Amino acid sequence: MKLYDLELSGNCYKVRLFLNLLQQPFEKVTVNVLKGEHKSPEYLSINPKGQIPTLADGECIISDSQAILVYLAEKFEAESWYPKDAQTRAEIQFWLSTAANEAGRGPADARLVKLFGAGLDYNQARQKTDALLNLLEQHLQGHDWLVGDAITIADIAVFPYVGLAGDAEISLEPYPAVRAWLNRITTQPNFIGMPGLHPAEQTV
Ligand SMILES: N[C@@H](CCC(=O)N[C@@H](CS)C(=O)NCC(=O)O)C(=O)O
Repeated sequence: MKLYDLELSGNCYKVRLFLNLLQQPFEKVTVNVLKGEHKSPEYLSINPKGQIPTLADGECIISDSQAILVYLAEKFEAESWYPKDAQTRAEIQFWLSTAANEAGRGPADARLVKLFGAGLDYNQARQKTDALLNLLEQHLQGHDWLVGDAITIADIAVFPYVGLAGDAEISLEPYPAVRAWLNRITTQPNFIGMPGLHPAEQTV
């Protein structure tokens, strides 16, 4: 399997993390977004949106980090990560959509502004982040995991940009249940981190 990847991308990290948790080997192909490689004709032929990550598993090409998590869980029959019953799958989908929408337009966009100087509206991203963190805090005060009583791909999907909040100059101090959840994820066997991810320290 080849992962079209960039080390500093939280969406790519999401996939690297899950592949490591599953202990599945893969080859990284770096796509230098800063040099515009994600918009080259070669890359657009495998990902017409011109975004990273993309997973190539033989002839099977999957883009979007949430879609890749679903594919990997199914391919490797990792049922505990993506249980088959209808209600659990729907609850997981709720959080996969939250990762793509609220986490993308909240902490991910805020991080793009602070880390890479992106011309996005930081205050708007900040407001969306606060709403996401309040949603997570309320949910996690009564639960260890986002869905059910064990870690699933829902946790992996939402984790990166919340864990990278420090890069976006957003404190997780008011969110103790969120911090406890982040730390629960970091203690999973075969967990790997990425630059900027320091969930245990995000108390100030
Ligand atoms: N929903 C997509 C979002 C992917 C995404 O926004 N990737 C960023 C890097 S983290 C990217 O490729 N940005 C360049 C662009 O959109 O032009 C996913 O989860 O994979």
